[in-house]
Parts: sequence; structure tokens; C-alpha cells
Amino acid sequence: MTSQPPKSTFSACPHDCPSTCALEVQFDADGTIRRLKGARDNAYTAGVICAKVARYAERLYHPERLLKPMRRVGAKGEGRFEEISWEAALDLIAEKFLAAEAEFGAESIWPYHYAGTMGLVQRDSIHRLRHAKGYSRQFDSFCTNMAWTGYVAGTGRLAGPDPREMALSDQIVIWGTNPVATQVNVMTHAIAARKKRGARIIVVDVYETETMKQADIGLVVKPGTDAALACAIMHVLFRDGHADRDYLERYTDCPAELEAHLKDRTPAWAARITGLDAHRIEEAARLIGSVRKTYFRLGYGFTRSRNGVVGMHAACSIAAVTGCWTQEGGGAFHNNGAIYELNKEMIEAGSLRDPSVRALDQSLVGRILSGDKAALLGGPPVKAMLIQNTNPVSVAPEQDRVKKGFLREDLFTVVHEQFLTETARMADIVLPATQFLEHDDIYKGGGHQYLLLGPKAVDPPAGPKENIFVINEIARRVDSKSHPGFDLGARDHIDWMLKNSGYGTLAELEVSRWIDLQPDFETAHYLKGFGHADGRFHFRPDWGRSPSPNKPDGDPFGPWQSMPELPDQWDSIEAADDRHPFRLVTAPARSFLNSSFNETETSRKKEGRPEVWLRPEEAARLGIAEGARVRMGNDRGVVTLHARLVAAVAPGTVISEGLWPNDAFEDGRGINTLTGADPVAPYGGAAYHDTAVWVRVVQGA
Ligand SMILES: Nc1nc2c(c(=O)[nH]1)N[C@H]1C(S)=C(S)[C@@H](COP(=O)(O)OP(=O)(O)OC[C@H]3O[C@@H](n4cnc5c(=O)[nH]c(N)nc54)[C@H](O)[C@@H]3O)O[C@H]1N2
Ligand SMILES: Nc1nc2c(c(=O)[nH]1)N[C@H]1C(S)=C(S)[C@@H](COP(=O)(O)OP(=O)(O)OC[C@H]3O[C@@H](n4cnc5c(=O)[nH]c(N)nc54)[C@H](O)[C@@H]3O)O[C@H]1N2
Ligand code: SF4
Ligand SMILES: [Mo]
Repeated sequence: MTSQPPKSTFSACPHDCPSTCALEVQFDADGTIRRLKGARDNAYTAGVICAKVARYAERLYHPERLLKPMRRVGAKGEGRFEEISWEAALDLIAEKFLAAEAEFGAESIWPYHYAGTMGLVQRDSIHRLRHAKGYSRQFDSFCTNMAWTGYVAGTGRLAGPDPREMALSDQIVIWGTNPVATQVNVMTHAIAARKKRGARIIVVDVYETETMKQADIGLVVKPGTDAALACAIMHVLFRDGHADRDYLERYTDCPAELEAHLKDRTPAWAARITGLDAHRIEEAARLIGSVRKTYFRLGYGFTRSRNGVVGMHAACSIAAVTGCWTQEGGGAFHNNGAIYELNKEMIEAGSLRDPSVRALDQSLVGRILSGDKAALLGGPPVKAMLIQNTNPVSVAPEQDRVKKGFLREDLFTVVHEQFLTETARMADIVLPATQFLEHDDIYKGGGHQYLLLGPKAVDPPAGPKENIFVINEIARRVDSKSHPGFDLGARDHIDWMLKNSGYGTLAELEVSRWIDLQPDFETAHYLKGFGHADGRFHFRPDWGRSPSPNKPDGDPFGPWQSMPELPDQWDSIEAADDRHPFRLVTAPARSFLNSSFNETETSRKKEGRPEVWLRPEEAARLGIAEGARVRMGNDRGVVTLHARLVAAVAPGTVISEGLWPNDAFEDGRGINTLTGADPVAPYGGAAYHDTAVWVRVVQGA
């Protein structure tokens, strides 16, 4: 008797999104995957997922998926490959890695990865190989550094009030994030609060996003001016008696100094910096001061600036002035990274990690591959790379340098991918990867508090292999130190990690699907004290030494000594000038996820084409009409795209949404041609939304 395929099973979304949704996977009668839905009984997902993941079958059964290992036959970057067996590919990789090691040392090999999958086994096993061989380490700087550093400078810990409490708030301040596009579940809970309690939604952004369109109050500020807005709000709170002085005395480090410092940070002062009218700042401050249950949902977007750490810290400080932390449905949330406390020894082989091995900055990949001595941290050139879960030729800043670097004839590049991305086209060896529904993994939510299982739901086609297969097979061939993690499959890894973290077993998680790790109310709201040694919220962080979840080894970066001591506007952004009159923000597109989904037809259709959005009056001054073909550039390079005139953009600001494939632009130059890689103070990070540019109409277009 043949058994019927199941109608549905469960999983978790693997993408780099704070929502990490609990999924229900629905099958057709023949066992193929039809549609994904949000799990209704998961209290955070609450049955809602984004449209691009709902139609995952399109990505899973995509005709352009990579199915066979390939070896380059054409010139570098040309994209001509021939099929090769897994065995031959792995042998060749080992031969090249061993040769680089023999001639230049183990640090000349750079395993390079990021968060194409957030699965802890498939994403992080690359560290096991790295540490077992002493290959170069990686400093993760694409995404979280500024936000985490700024938040933790205040709270001392990367965790906050239960994200589901938003539904119990009377007012939600969505600051520098566009959840309708980037983490849809924030909207689920915010809208629930509005429906049930009449909660007010306030949004702070640099243009009128889809999220702002749903808000009661939208504040459009110039990019990189959030600290000025936050200071003026706090000024009014102190001035008008809305500061909770008992709370400040008990829970914060220097309230009197803060109050004195803010005396001249008036709404009029902030109006000049942010571009907002002073009365709108007064209004926002009055509402924040008068509603006790105010929940600040602080995003990443406003921190992707050279002053982004200061901006995050300043915004976070507002909640400590009003004392809304004491309220259910109040406080300031950014990410729950600190609550998980997982033992990842089997996955990462941390016991073999040698701290003297250099940690190369992933955002500086262009400079590193071009032989920049400072970026190479004094070590050998990079001669070989293994790349998993990331597409640096699209997503990394300073794209011209990145491309030049990958074109180096003496660089041996292995790219393990699901699609022939811009980066895979640069490879010497391309290896086909499974998709998340074809392998086992476990996920933790940044924007919530669940640890979720994502078990294999279907068999992969013949050809693609999961990440740990590649890691374990390479390790076997390159005389790596032994580690028991190399002998385990994904399920064994999950089971070991759960058992050794005190979270039960894989068998138990297969039944429960997820574990809710929300700390108790008093801990989450810091009522027993904040995370710093003195138990207080710090208005005055020690920037050179504040505990940063991302602090790499060594000294702080950049001009950190000139960071303001107390919340303040810090003029370290890439300012506009006569040659570059606009400031560019490269915000995410709703239907892409970083560079993922930019290969699916429906997502591309929904997004249209690469565009730059400018204010009609600013466009008119430049003779740019709706739909005009324009060039946008700076000293890093030039891109060609189409103009759209949008009124609700901050003055002097232009917006380009989404990581389109580079070849969707003329000349194949993607948006990151324009962004800079210089590390943001004090602990690094790429300032993707902080770029000065000129814009010109293409004559004769
Ligand atoms: N659809 C979709 N979802 C995604 C992603 C995607 O690419 N597409 N990316 C995923 C990833 S990796 C991450 S890290 C998260 C990030 O998600 P978010 O936290 O939402 O951060 P960003 O997406 O960088 O930017 C969010 C908003 O910040 C605004 N912004 C930019 N500069 C400033 C500023 O100076 N001040 C203020 N107030 N606002 C500013 C932008 O205009 C944008 O609307 O989203 C994830 N989810
Ligand atoms: N201009 C601009 N640039 C940005 C940003 C921005 O806002 N503006 N955002 C930045 C941010 S926040 C981030 S996090 C980075 C993200 O940058 P990346 O981490 O590179 O982002 P993704 O495009 O999501 O994923 C990269 C690749 O991982 C592959 N992948 C997925 N699952 C697997 C798997 O199981 N195995 C293997 N081998 N491969 C897999 C996907 O096919 C995809 O091509 O981009 C940054 N770049
Ligand atoms: S909202 Fe984010 S976590 Fe949820 S399904 Fe979409 S991409 Fe995945
Ligand atoms: Mo990110």
C-alpha cells in the first residue's frame, strides 16, 4: 500500500528578516509544495506572512535553479561553465586551498558567509571549517552593528519587552523601520492594538513608506538626523513635566546632566536639522509624554548612517526619560539576540578558534581583494574563498572595487548557491545548494522570542547539497583538525545543541515546533536593573568600551573619540555639497529580500524597474521629468536608472528601493556602486543609507 503524502507540514522562514515566521507548508496531492502560510497558533506570526514567501513554490521550483556543480571554462566573470562531478569539484577545492595554505598560510583562505539562510546549522557550520583550519575569520559588518551597539550602549543588553506586548500598547512609535515591507508581523500587532485599544501609530522615516501611509502621524526627517529629533523630544519632556523623575533617579546614570545638556536642543533647533516643522516635534513630544503605554519599535534603517549608533542610542533614551519601561505595552524594543544562550560548540567549533587569526571585515571585501594593506590587517593576500549564503557582488558596498577584486586571475573562488548570482558568475567553482524546505535546520527570531524548528519537507532534486555537506567534505580533504561536529548531520547538530543548551531534544521540538523563550516581565522591562554593571540605563555611554554584541577584537573604529558624550546630533554623515547635492537612501524593496527573490518573476513584476525617487520641485530644477532616464553618481561610480517624482521624500534626499540584480541596470552597475565601505564608529558597519550623490538627466533619452 502506498501512503498518501501529507497535506501540510510545518517549517520556519529561513530569510534574514526579524520576523522569522512560523510556517505551515501546504502540499498538492502529488507531494509538491503549493503554498506557504503563517502558523496561526504561533503567537508572534499569528497566521500572517509576507507575500513573497507565501509564493515560495516559485523560488523552489524555479527553472533557473542551480542543479549541478560547475567549473569555470570562460574568462573570469564571463559566466561560462562546464558540468563537473561533486567528487571532482571537492577534490579540486581541496587541492587549491591546500596550495594557497602552503604558499601564503592558512589566513590566505577566507570562508565568506552571511545570512541568506538564518538557520544556525547551515549558516554557521562554515565557522567549524574556519576554526579547525585557522582560515581567516570574518567580521560581520553588513547589517546589525550600528543598531546593536547603539541600543546596548543604553540598555546594556540586546533584549527588550515582549514584542507581542505591542498589541497591549496605547501608542506605538515605529522608528527607522518599514515593517510593511521588512517585518510584516510588527504591523499585525500594531494594528491589533489600534483595533482593540485605539492605539496611535507614529512613524519616523525619511520618506512616506507603506508603513507611514498606515500611521496616524508620520514624521519625515532628513536622513541621519534622528538624534536631533530625539533630543528635541526629550527637551520638551523635561520642559513640560513629562520626564518621570523618580524613574530617572532610580534607573538611569545622569538625568540631571542630560536635562541641562538638552536645554538648548529645542524643537526650533531640531527643526533646522531634521527639516520638520517645530510644531510637529512639539506635538510628537506631547503625545509621547502623555501616553504611558508607549512602545518604541526601533529598526535598523535609521542606524545605517555614519552617525547611526548615536541615533539609535538617542531614540532609545526617550523611553528612559518617560519611564514607559515600567508599563506592560511600554519600553523600547530592537532585537532579542541576548535571550537565546545557545551552546553552538558542535556547529562552530569555538573551542578551536584562535583569536590571533585576523578577522576580515565583510564590507571591505572590495578593498581586501584589491590588496589594500589596512583592510588585510597586515596579513597575507586573500588567495581563495568559499562563499555561502551571501551575494557580495550585489550586496556589499563599493561595488566597482568588489568586482575588480573578484576578477583577479590569482584568486580561486568557490560559490555555493541556489542561483547563478552576480557572485556565482565570478566563481571558479559553483556548487548547487538546497533550499530551506529541502534540509533540516533551527532558527531563532530577532524580532520575537521563539526558537523554531524548520525540518526538511521535501527531497531536493538530484544535485543540490546542503551547506554542512560542503563544509564536512572540504574539512575531510584539507587535513583539518578533527572535531566531532564534522561527523554529524543536521538533525544530530540540532539535537546536540538543544540538549546542551537545556532546551530538550529534537524529538520534543518536532512535536512542539517552537519554544517560547520570553524572559519574565520584570527582566524584559529591566525592572530589576538594566544590563550594565551599575544596573542603570546609560545616557552617557563609554563609547570606546561599551559592551557591543559585535565588538571585534582590537580597538574601536573611525572617529569614535569625537562621538557626543550625551545624546546629540553628530555631524559625521556624508554631507551633501555643491558637487553632490543629494543624500541617497537605498531602502529595501517589499518584494525582494536583500538580493533574494530578485530572481523571481512575480517579485520583479511588482517592483517594476530600478528607480530613484525625488521631490517634484527638486526634479524640476534639474529638468528631470517623471520616468526620465537619469544618471546618479559620486566619486565611487555612476549608475543609470529611471526617475520617479514622489512628494513625500525628505528635502535634499533621494530614495532607491531594492537590491535589483546588477544587470537590471545599464552597464551592469548596481546600486551599491555608490555606497561606501568605510567602517562606522565605534565598532564598524556599512552606512548603506548615508551616501552623497549627484543626479542628472541623460541627454537625448
Ligand atoms: N522586503 C524586504 N524585507 C526585508 C529586507 C529586504 O531587503 N526586503 N531585508 C531584511 C534585512 S537583512 C534586514 S536587516 C531588515 C531591515 O529592516 P529595517 O529595520 O526596516 O531597516 P532598513 O530596511 O534598512 O530601513 C528601514 C527604513 O529606514 C529608513 N531610513 C533610512 N535612513 C533613515 C534615517 O536616517 N532616519 C530614519 N528615521 N529612517 C531612515 C528607510 O527609508 C526605510 O524605510 O529587513 C529584513 N527584511
Ligand atoms: N544598498 C544596500 N545594500 C544592502 C542593504 C541595503 O539596505 N541597501 N542591506 C544590507 C543588509 S542589512 C544585509 S543583511 C545584506 C544581506 O546580504 P546577503 O546576506 O548577501 O543577502 P541575501 O540576498 O538575502 O542572501 C544571499 C544569498 O544566499 C543564498 N542562500 C540562501 N539560502 C542558502 C543556503 O541554504 N545555502 C547557500 N549556500 N546559499 C543560500 C541566496 O540564494 C542568496 O543569493 O545586504 C546589505 N546590502
Ligand atoms: S515576513 Fe520575514 S520571516 Fe516572515 S515569511 Fe516574510 S521574509 Fe520570512
Ligand atoms: Mo540585514
